[in-house]
This record gives sequence, C-alpha cells and structure tokens, in this order.
Amino acid sequence: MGEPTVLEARKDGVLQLTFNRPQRLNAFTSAMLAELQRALEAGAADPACRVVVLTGAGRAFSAGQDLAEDQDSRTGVPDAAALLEAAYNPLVKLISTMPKPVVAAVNGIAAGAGANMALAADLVYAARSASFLQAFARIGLIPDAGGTWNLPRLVGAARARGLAMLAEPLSAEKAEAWGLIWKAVDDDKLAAEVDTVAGKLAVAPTYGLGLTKRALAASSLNSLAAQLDLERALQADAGASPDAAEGIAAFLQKRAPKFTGSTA
Ligand code: T3D
Repeated sequence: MGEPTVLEARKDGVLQLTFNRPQRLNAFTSAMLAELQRALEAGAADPACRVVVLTGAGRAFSAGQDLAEDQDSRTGVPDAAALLEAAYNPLVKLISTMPKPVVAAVNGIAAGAGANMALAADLVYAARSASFLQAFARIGLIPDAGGTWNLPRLVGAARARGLAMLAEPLSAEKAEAWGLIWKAVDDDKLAAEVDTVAGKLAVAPTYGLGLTKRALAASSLNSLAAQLDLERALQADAGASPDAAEGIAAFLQKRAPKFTGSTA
C-alpha cells in the first residue's frame, strides 16, 4: 500500500486532515475524495473531535480535481455530474453542516474544487503567498463544489462574476481584504496561528458553535421573521446545554469556563 492520500492527526480535540499528493499539488482523485469523506464523517461523529483542520502537504493546498483521472475513453472528459454527485457535493455538505468548526489552513495555491473546498470551511486562514483560483473557466467548466453558492455570498455578485469568469488567481491578502477569507498570515506563521485557533476552538462550547453555524447558514434563505424564530428555537437548545450553565456560572464566579462541548 502506498502512502495515504489524506493524512490524519488527532491531538487534544483537534483532527487535522492533510491532503497528501504534493507531487500533483494535492489534486483530488476519487480514492482521495472517498478517504476525505470517511475521515470527515468519523470526525463529525466523534465527540472527542471538537474542531477539524484541513490543509495541504507541500507547496499547494489543492489544485482541485485530478484532471488526468477517470477520463471517458470516448470523449476524454470525466463524467463531471457523477463525480459531483458521488464525491464533491456530499463533501461540501458535510463540511458546511457538521456541528463543529472546520478551519482551512491554505498553505499554497487553492484551485478549482480545492479553492471551493477551502471556502466551505468556517474559518479560512491562508499563507500570504497562497492564492485562490477559480480555474474552471480555463477548462470550460463552471465553478462547482459550492463555488457558485459561496462566492457571491462572501464577496458579492460583481467580484464573484470576475473571479468565476476571468479565472485569475486572487492573492491571500486581497482575499482577506474582499472578505473571501478570515485572515492572511505570514507563511512561516500559518501553522502556529492555525494551531492556536484550533486549540481555542477545541475547548470552546462546541454544541453552541454547531448551532451558530446552523443559524448563520440558514440566514441567507430566511426572512428576518423566520430567522428570529430560528434563533429563538436554537437559543433554547443552547441555553439548556451544560456549556451555557458552565459559561454563566464561570462568568459570575470570575473564573475561566471549562466547556465540554456536549449537548446534554
Ligand atoms: O469533471 C470534473 O472534473 C468535475 C470536477 C471539477 C472540479 C475541479 O476542481 S475542476 C478544476 C481542476 N483544476 C484545475 O483546473 C487547476 C489545474 N492546475 C493548474 O492550473 C496549475 O497546476 C496551478 C495554477 C494550480 C499551479 O500551477 P504551477 O505552475 O504552480 O504548477 P504546475 O506545474 O502546473 O503543476 C505541478 C504538477 O501538478 C504538474 O505535473 P508535472 O508537470 O510536474 O508532472 C501538473 O500537471 C500537476 N497538476 C496540477 N494541477 C493538477 C495536476 N495534475 C492533475 N490535475 C490537476 N488539477
């Protein structure tokens, strides 16, 4: 057996998944996407996992779909719809809906579905030398893996159109300035900064963060009235959680809270 295409490391509540095909800029093969799905599902289901970090080995985060894989012998083109249905769509849904934070540590170029996988994460940190490339138009495809959903919501319609149609790389600094990502960080500080934030999230009130994620995701479809109703319902759940009791007690007792992340 060769080296795993997704490396898994677990420590103190943090599950780090590293895309590991550096010689191909971590382009995704079907086997790699299946491995990623399995690892993410396990992390989502494991109460000991309080935060997931996605990053890439070598000089790239990911160059998106491996364009050399699974080409149809007649057309030379992969069956894109089947690939999205089987792999990318479930992955993006899982990252976006798992009830715990997902952090992307974008260590280098993130292109195509690699960029959009990163943008599906809750917090995106990027090395200053990294860039985001909606490469799809270069090869006659449309942005997928949630790109057409996330781009306009993150940066607005005009910038989403430019990114999608011109397929030019966007630097990490500009991505931060545009609100596409949370933060651009000096290259040599990325790992330490992501470790720090992951450590902070690993002792946070995970159940409440999961409900926060749900509420924010629903907001783009809801009316204000519907969103207020949702906040009321989710706050009832958060308020009944042990972490809310602990957070309020700790505040009143002027001490640091000890959150377990549990639902009950
Ligand atoms: O049907 C469907 O596929 C549906 C699903 C679509 C999802 C998608 O993600 S579509 C978009 C796929 N991705 C791309 O189009 C990006 C392709 N890659 C690039 O444009 C460039 O590699 C980069 C701009 C990302 C980086 O350029 P550079 O000059 O830094 O590196 P490079 O020399 O191009 O790449 C290094 C190696 O990685 C090279 O191999 P070699 O020549 O050393 O043997 C290159 O071929 C390989 N590589 C890079 N990206 C991919 C790839 N191999 C396979 N698939 C890739 N996506």
